[in-house]
Amino acid sequence: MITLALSKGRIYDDSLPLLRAAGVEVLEDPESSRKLILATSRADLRVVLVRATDVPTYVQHGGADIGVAGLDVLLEHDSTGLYRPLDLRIARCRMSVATRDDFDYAAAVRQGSRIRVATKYTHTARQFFADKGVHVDLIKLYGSMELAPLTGLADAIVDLVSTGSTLKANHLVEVEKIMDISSRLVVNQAALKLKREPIRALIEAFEAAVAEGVRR
Ligand code: PRT
Ligand code: MG
Repeated sequence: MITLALSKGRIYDDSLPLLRAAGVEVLEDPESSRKLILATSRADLRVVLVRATDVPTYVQHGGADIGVAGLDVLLEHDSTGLYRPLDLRIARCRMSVATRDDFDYAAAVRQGSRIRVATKYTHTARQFFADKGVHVDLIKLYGSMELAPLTGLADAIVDLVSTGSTLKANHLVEVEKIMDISSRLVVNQAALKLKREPIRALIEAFEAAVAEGVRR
């Protein structure tokens, strides 16, 4: 049996067409059933639904053999025991710095001021600002980063942006892109040895689907 870890929402939705192209149908709809383990059209393959940030943990510790996780999540997570063979090019967005529209980020950077930055992505943010030589005080948050500059908790946030409408609705502006983000296939290194053939075949099928440009 091969266990594939996915998170509900955009990663699940964007993974379905890739699975379909690889000849796999998921037999239950996670929105209508409350099941966390979903059977597929292949008797030897099942899907487990976990929180997006828990996907690397499941795969790392063998709770799943393979999984799909955002680069944002992977960069914050220890990669021991994880093999990352493929960019699936799904759930795409960018990680950016945003501030209130009345905050002069360029001037703060130029003057070498300490900038208070709220984010869920402390590891990536620390690295990014260190590379730029910008002094920051990082404030770890677990959600609703957009609120931080509006309440005076922080001068800036590091968050994911796709359409930009969340920032706009909160009078925030994107002042610098850190990196492009997409979801990656992650594989448990031990499983890759023990179940080499079926996992190899699955990776290759995904690879072919990505190369063909299969999207939702
Ligand atoms: O929601 P939950 O707390 O359960 O977990 P999660 O937020 O980690 O999961 P989910 O499903 O929301 O995101 C899973 C993955 O999708 C992330 O790890 C990213 O790799 C990817 N992804 C792609 C995004 C976005 N686009 C995205 N726009 N994840 C989050 N967002 C959020 C962003 O944080 C911001 O709040 O959407 C908002 C901005 O969107 P726009 O369109 O208004 O710019
Ligand atoms: Mg979310």
